[in-house]
Amino acid sequence: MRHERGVRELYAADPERADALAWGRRGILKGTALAAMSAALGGVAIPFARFMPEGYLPVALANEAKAVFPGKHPGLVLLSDKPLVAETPAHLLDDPVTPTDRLFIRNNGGVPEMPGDPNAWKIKIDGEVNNPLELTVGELRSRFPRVEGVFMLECGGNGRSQFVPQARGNPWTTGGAGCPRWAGVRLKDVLQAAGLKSSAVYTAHYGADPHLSGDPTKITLSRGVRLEKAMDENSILAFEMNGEPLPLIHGGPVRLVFPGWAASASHKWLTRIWIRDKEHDGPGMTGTSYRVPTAPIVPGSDSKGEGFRVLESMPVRSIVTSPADGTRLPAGTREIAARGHAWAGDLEVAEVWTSIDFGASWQKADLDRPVNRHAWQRWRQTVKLPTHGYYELWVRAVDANGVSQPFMAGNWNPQGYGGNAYHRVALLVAAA
Ligand SMILES: Nc1nc2c(c(=O)[nH]1)N[C@H]1C(S)=C(S)[C@@H](COP(=O)(O)O)O[C@H]1N2
Ligand SMILES: [Mo]
Repeated sequence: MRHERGVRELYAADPERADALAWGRRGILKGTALAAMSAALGGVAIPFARFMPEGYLPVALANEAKAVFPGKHPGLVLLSDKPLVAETPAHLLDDPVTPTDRLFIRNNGGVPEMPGDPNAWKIKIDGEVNNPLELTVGELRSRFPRVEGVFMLECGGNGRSQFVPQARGNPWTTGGAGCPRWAGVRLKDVLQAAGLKSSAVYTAHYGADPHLSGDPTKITLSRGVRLEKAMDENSILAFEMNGEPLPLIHGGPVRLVFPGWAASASHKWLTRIWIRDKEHDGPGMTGTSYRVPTAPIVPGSDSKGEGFRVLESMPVRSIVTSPADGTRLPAGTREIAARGHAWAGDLEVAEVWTSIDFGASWQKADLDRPVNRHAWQRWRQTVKLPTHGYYELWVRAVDANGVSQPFMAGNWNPQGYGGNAYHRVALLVAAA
């Protein structure tokens, strides 16, 4: 399946070359086909080209073609094909600002078509407003002040795989999160232009992505936020990511970004915001969907979500981005420079601690302030490794309210939201 997608991608870009590279060749690779393959490999010679079997796709190209989606880093891990869901291994999240090719993907339905002119894409603001609006992306750009920020996007299910017993849904480890630079306009400015009524308390989001059933009357997802979050300076309608027009797979031409909150509210392919006079009850807002217990329930119990609340701000979390999990260090290594990021939803992270002795002792790491509110924070630590052998580097963060990540995912819930257990990476120091 993955190979098929990769080859399709190759064909989309340059059918003749793809043919020459993969399937169309007869006999020994030579002439223009060989030249094309060399060029595709970065302009280098292939010394043993004469031994390459017919129809062979070089591993270097195959790995690239294996990316979960065109333009994505081949290291992203596919969690689901339909809908497309992929997470980013922690060591690929080392950059201070997450590059576009490394941001996780979470779809609940299909992907709509990219319009010919992104600026003509329309969104509607209606409901509890005095002046319902229909605005194009072009009008958003021209009528409202442009804002930018480095903002966390984190799936509500990030960390889900750490729940015991297993929770229902995509088994995210720590990679359902990233921190790109977004640009757009404040949602607050747009809502003020629509004139909020005093009855306005909640938003409801709609997008253009088709339901997986193919039934056009069905809605893939429709979540919302309390008005207070909608009016936050950092809640935006984003049409750019990392200085480029927002890519289709991340919700382009325009999406919502509510940094720090479960990203299911950050609606992609946005077409409508309905302002409501009560908590929204669309698909993804009720029962056990994106909702967590207000009092602990028995792990594994069959709750229908009574007494649950909407998952809003995400809990505190930290990851090790270097060294990578499973790193083998040369004999004689006694010290390494470890680093990563930490974040805590709407809150700032106050402390990050590391341990290499299974939590028996903890060392306080250096921690940067965020570049702006709702950005993750870099931590750094010199870690001493007294001898050769197997180690685990554990990291935990503490938020501004003094709440720490737990050893195990807590507050068990059927769909596994808010699991923020310590991140742990294995290290091996070779014997002399
Ligand atoms: N229209 C629409 N918006 C959506 C979704 C979706 O399925 N459809 N998924 C949500 C969820 S659950 C997450 S975690 C984020 C993921 O954003 P990304 O794919 O850009 O990383 O998008 C949110 N916005
Ligand atoms: Mo999500």
